[in-house]
Amino acid sequence: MLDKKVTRRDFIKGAGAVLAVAAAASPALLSGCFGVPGKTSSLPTTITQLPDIIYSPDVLRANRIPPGQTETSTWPQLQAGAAPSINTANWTFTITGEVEKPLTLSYTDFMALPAEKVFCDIHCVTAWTRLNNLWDGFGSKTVTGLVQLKADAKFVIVHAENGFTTNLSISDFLPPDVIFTYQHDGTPLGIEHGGPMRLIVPQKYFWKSAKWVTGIEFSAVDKPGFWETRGYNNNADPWKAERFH
Ligand SMILES: Nc1nc2c(c(=O)[nH]1)N[C@H]1C(S)=C(S)[C@@H](COP(=O)(O)O)O[C@H]1N2
Ligand SMILES: [Mo]
Repeated sequence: MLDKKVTRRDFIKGAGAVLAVAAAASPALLSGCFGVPGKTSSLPTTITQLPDIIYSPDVLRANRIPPGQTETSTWPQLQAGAAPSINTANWTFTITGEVEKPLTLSYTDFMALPAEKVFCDIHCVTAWTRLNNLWDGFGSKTVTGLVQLKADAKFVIVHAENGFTTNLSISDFLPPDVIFTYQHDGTPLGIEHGGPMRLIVPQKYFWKSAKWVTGIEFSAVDKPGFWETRGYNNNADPWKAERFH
């Protein structure tokens, strides 16, 4: 809930164009669960939880800015190389590895899964933090539930366009706030931010949130991914500042 001294009009004035548009598209958010955009200060950021939204546990912290991070109200674009071009008509998502039966989904198949909303903050290792993001998509548990895991499936290797991968333990992949998303703050996710489908792993630095996902591989062994083999920390907990090896 907003601080009582911050009126709805002050909020919209201060929010900047992007967040103002987002708020207009998400009346539920405006009424309940924004903090105060653009402030890193000690202003209260108490969250009122709405029943149809999954709140990442870190948004309930009194201080939502991890050590060494600075809040931004913009959304920088980062990736290795250029953004791909993707046509949803021939988009596929494969589930492979330690599963009883590998599965390939079309974009239509994927979009027909039961949808969820996640509200979270994102923390890039380059030190920016963006609070108050609402994602629409499909929970990691929902997607995992489409296959039967073998007993030795202990890690998830997330595959993306151009050979990009990132790795997570199963227990870091399955929390309810991990979501494959196609929409941010009520607006379809642009290709620059990983559309038509990307992963969001709120409790890790943002490099684990693969853009342009093409599939997941369940593995018995860990397989450090693109950034993890280029100096970034395998565990990537922003609250422990696990930035580098
Ligand atoms: N496919 C792919 N996903 C990726 C990356 C990448 O290089 N390729 N970079 C990661 C890093 S380091 C960051 S900080 C975020 C940036 O996402 P954004 O451009 O939407 O802010 O994407 C992550 N996901
Ligand atoms: Mo990053």
